[in-house]
Order: sequence, then structure tokens, then C-alpha cells
Amino acid sequence: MRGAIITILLLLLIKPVAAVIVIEGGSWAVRQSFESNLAAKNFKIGLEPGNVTFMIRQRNEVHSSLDRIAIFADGKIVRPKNARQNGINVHRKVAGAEKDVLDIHENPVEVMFEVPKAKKYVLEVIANEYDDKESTLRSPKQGFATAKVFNGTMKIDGVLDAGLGTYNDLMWWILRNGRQQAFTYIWFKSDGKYLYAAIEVTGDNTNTGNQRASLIIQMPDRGFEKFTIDALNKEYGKTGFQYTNKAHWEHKIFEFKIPYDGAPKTVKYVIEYQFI
Ligand SMILES: [Ca+2]
Repeated sequence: MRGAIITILLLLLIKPVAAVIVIEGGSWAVRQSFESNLAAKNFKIGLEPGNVTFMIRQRNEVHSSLDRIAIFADGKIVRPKNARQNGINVHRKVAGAEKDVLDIHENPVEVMFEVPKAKKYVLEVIANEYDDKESTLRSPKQGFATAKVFNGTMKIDGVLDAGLGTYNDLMWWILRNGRQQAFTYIWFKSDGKYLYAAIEVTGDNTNTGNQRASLIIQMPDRGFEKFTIDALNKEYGKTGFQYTNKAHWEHKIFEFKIPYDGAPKTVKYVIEYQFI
């Protein structure tokens, strides 16, 4: 038995100011609105005890992703019982504020609570808003990094291979456009014909499909060359999105396979990251 359906629209009116509009089912009356470029927002809400389902989606061009939605009943937190998006269980992403976020851009999520009896209810929404119009990010910012290259191959499927071993390098890399501050890891391998690289961008916890990673590397006798992969450009590798032991939120992965004569022990490189 489903209770009231309440829709929250994260409606971005004029960039960068955004608004959350709470709309209640039935007559669809707007209950409350506020700016959503805040990390968290709490507001009083009238509820009846029992099962209540919220439908939440975000509109307009700028993306914002949902990290947690919760109800506080007389100050006591009530977490969702379940959450589904496109028929998929996404409870893990919206039940806790741990940076494992759900993209709700024009893609509604239904979140169900079992609401206990209380005198006062507060609805809390924690979301991040992203500005993907930022120019290309480069790491290292100046010059080139040098990494060890190990013998072997990688399976290029957008999923980090098991047993990659110690990462060759890491960078505290800040994606300034609303995403979090976190490490980026990179591994290199070579089998004499190809140079393989896996890049784990733990700071990018979104999977909007518009990420582009380029690897600029020093090629034998040819100077520096740039190899790019994104959702559509797969000639030199594939992108992915997964949980790993490096971060407990899902994040972006890039795996490269670049034709390369010889088996280098080290390689000079730069990573360029872009939202297209
Ligand atoms: Ca792989």
C-alpha cells in the first residue's frame, strides 16, 4: 500500500542559483522551494505515518546528483526502506551521505520510507551540483610525470583488472567543478606491442557519460602524442564506473591500449580531463 507520492523537482532556474521545489501528489501543489546549490537542505514537511514514497528528479542543464535523502521524525533519522530508478535498486546510493551519488537529471528516483508517528517531520536532501562547463583539467599541472611500466597486459573493458598491483603514481587531484577532492591513481603495463594504462579517478563520482580523458605520452622516436577516450571514442580504450577498494563510492575508470613499439621501463605522461 503506497502512501502519498511527493515529487521534488530540483529545478535550476538561473545558473548558478538553483531551486528545489516540493510538489505534493494529487493536486500537485508546490509546498516549498529553495536553492539547491547547497550541500544539504532540511525543511519541515507534513506527513502521515505509514509508507510514503517520494519521487525526485532534477531538471535543467546543470547536473546535480543525490547523495542522501532522509526523514527526521522528532529528530530521529528515518532512512529509506528502498529506492528504485529505472527498475534498478539504488538504495545504496541514496541511503547514506558517503559521496556515492545518484544521477537524477531527468531521471526520477522513487524512494520509499516507512514513516513512524511523530509530532514533527523534517525532510533532508543532500545533493551536489556540478558545473561541467569547466575547461580541461591537466595533471600534473606543469611538466610531465614519470611512471614505472610493468610487464603484462590489461583487459580493456572499463573494469579495473584484478591484481593490478601497486599503483605507479597517485595525485591528489581536485576536480573543482563541484566534485570532490580525492586521489587519482594510474598504472602502466607493456607487452612489447602495446602500452596499457588504467586511470582511476576517485574524485569523479558521477557517470554522466560526458567525461573525456586524454593521455599524453612520450612515444619512441616520435615525441609526445595524445590519445583520447570517452563514451564515443573507443579506439584507444574504454571508460567505466565502479566501486573499488580505493573509494567506497562508484567512480570513473579509464583503460587505455596504445600501440607502442618496445617495452619501456618508464613512461612520461600527462593526463587531461574534460567534461564535454
Ligand atoms: Ca579491465
